[in-house]
Amino acid sequence: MKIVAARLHRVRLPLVHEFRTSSHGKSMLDHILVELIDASGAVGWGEIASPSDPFYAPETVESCWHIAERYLVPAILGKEWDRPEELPRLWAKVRGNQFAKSGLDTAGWVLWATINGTPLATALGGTRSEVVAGVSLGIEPSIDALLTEVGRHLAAGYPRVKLKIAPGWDVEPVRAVRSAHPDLDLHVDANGIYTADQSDQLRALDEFGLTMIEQPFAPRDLLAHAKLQREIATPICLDESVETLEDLEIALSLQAIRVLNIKVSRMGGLTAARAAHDLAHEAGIPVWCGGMHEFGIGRAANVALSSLPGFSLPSDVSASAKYYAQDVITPPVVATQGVVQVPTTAGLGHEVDTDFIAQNTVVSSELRA
Ligand code: OSB
Ligand code: MG
Repeated sequence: MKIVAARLHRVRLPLVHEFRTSSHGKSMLDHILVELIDASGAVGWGEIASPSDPFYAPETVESCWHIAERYLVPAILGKEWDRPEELPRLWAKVRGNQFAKSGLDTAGWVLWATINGTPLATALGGTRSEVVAGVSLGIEPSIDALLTEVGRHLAAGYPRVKLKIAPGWDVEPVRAVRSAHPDLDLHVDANGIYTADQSDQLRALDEFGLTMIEQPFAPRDLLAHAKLQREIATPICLDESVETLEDLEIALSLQAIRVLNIKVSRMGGLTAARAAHDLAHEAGIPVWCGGMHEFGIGRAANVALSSLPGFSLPSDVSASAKYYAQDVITPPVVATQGVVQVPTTAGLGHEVDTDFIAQNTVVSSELRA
């Protein structure tokens, strides 16, 4: 394979429901869609799902555009390759910038699967024909509003709910949801907002039978996670702390982790996400696939990844419709009673709606070998 041209499209879509985390709120998102074109004319699409602000990870939409256009695309244009795993080696000199790398890595996998007539999930080694989806619910203006949101998604058939928490929005919302739904598979995600001296609030969550507490402390503070895990029975899940395989090895050796959220974006692509899955699976750590409110291209990649055997917990791969009235792929990702079917057609398994993309593009750029 040889990539002879690449296009970047900055695409803006409105969210159907404002999403608020411990750091900020959003009502529309700009993601960068990546189109890699092989010498044969075949096309592979990927998505750079970076938030616009550097609050989840250090990257922004602008930094991703810069890194992709100036370093990553030039590193792969005109180079011969056989397997998608070779692409990250071509840009290995570029440190960090996982979201930017992820969009290109995914496009490489989709291109390879398309040319080889293989579903993306099969290309990755997936074994599941369907994936159980959960929902991630943002911080709501009131407990009543949160209970309404939870009820709406349970009625839609989602079997697991994750709640965003922050100091001042933790024990009470969790108590309210738990008393309304005693048997619900429920977990919380703090996006790293707590400091070690606020551990009392986190220990107070131990009585609610949560499936996990996700990323209570700052990403680099693995010692605080290890200490809290010694003090509570609820498993600690890491998200932001694990950007590389080495991060995962350190977290495992410190016993700072009992569950891993694998995000394609955060790991720098499907190649690294799959390697993280393999390592966690060997270590006996259950994994699930996290999301970044992906448009359909990134969402379809998440579904394919979630078909690997270690993804034994419900993933944040809810239907396109949870976030977008219309998606960039047809058909959109759909969940029936909380279950998403893994596509069995070649490549991404969905058509890319280039007209809809063009209508919603803010800026695009083409680079040639
Ligand atoms: O921590 O999982 C997170 C969205 C933006 C930033 C961080 C996170 C999230 C989500 C979204 O929870 C989950 C999804 O895409 O469905
Ligand atoms: Mg998270």
